[in-house]
Amino acid sequence: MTRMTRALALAGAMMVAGSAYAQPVKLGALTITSPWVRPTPPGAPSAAGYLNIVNHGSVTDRLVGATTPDAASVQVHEMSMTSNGVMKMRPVPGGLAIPPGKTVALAPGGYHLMIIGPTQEFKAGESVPVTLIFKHAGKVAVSFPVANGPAKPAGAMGAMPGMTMGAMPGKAPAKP
Ligand SMILES: [Cu+2]
Repeated sequence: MTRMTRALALAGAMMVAGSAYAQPVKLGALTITSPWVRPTPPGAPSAAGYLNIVNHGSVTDRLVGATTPDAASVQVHEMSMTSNGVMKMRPVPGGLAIPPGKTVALAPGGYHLMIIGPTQEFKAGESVPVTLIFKHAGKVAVSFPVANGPAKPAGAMGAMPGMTMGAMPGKAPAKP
């Protein structure tokens, strides 16, 4: 899995971090935190990806799509309850709005990235390279760790604007 190796090498060169600890990714007025993808069984037709998106700007942006070399396609989905009480999911029309000053969570039971046609099993401890596409902010590459839940947040520091790599803690704080 050459791509993952390269992503890990790049991550290693940029920071000393635990593998389960995802750094916030900044793109213009947006900050992306806690990306993760659920592990898949062999031959799974799809996988789900989750993340949080913070908009520090003054205008609404939109997550309009995503791509990954590890799957056929990626869609931004929402869950909704039908009139007969069945949960269904469907692409978010026009993309997912990220209002100014707000954090939008893609999380189990709600919005998610639908990763369709994975080219391989997604195994815990690996990561999936995803390029997120925003209407205004443009594109950004984010490495999604494969795990059964989001990595531990970096605490308040993780959301600080203008924070540099050098200021990052080497490891997520230990849980008391
Ligand atoms: Cu879906």
